[in-house]
Amino acid sequence: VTEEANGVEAFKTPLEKCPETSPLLVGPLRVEFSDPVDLEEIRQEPLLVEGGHYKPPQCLSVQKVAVIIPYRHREHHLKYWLYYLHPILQRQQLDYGVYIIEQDGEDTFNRAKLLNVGYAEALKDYDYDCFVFSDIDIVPMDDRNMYHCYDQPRHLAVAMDKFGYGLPYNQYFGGVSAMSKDQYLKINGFPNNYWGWGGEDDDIFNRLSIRGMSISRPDVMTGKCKMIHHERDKMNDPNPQRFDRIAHTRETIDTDGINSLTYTVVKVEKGQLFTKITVDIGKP
Ligand code: UD2
Ligand code: MN
Repeated sequence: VTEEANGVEAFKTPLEKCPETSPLLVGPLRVEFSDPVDLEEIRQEPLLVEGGHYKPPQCLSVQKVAVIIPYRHREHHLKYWLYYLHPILQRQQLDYGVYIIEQDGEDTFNRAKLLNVGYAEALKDYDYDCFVFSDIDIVPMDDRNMYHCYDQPRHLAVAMDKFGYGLPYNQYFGGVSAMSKDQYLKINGFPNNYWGWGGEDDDIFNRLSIRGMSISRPDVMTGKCKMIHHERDKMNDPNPQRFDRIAHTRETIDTDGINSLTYTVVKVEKGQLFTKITVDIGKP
């Protein structure tokens, strides 16, 4: 056989499944938000294509991961997130796409509803079976903290710098989490009526436990994360109704969620590094 023929043969051979542990992982990472970052470095990756989509060239990823980020007026944070996360997700050998879900207008922010929109919109794009829901301002400090799904819903931001590298409380489910499509649908997605800051993550935790699921977590060394310091945003004041709402998840889970989600897409922009979907989600 000539070399050329071999080349053709190699091209035809289907890729093997990616290994359980990616050989490209390096472990602990240096994450610094005081250093300026240059996204040109990130754009050099030829396999990162339109809409922030990437597939590993070495193997076939078992899961297809949509990374969903709720967003408004955080350009500076977005830049750091893209700079740090793209290389990590690529070393994790994930078949992934990045979705920035931007709330249109200046009414009260609604994180959980934006996450529901991200789930629905990403599925129109590609056959995703795993969803990672992440704040824009959180970066993992170890690439062994896998941004994919597990047998149980996964909480990834388990050791945040702002909480002294631990959990603030046992039921804490904020920051970054991952759910398979099945896990997400089992809880009817997320609540749509938490306007303003707080409580929505606890409601999601309640939903998971009501449906008999448990939380999977990395150990605290692997799970270290940094959050970019910031002030509370305008139009995202603490929601005074949050305590009352999280006391009633059992009554709202079946009627408030992905099955009751309404919104209007205002704009879709596909860049090399992410898909940005601007959406009108109404107001309280
Ligand atoms: C905590 C949780 C977060 C969520 C929130 C309560 C951590 C690490 N994170 O975050 O998961 O439960 O409390 O709602 O504890 N955002 C914008 N623009 C805005 C407002 C919010 O883009 O104007 C997005 C952005 O992705 C941000 C996220 O919403 O990271 C959470 O908002 P935050 O960062 O202000 O709240 P924080 O840090 O207290
Ligand atoms: Mn934050």
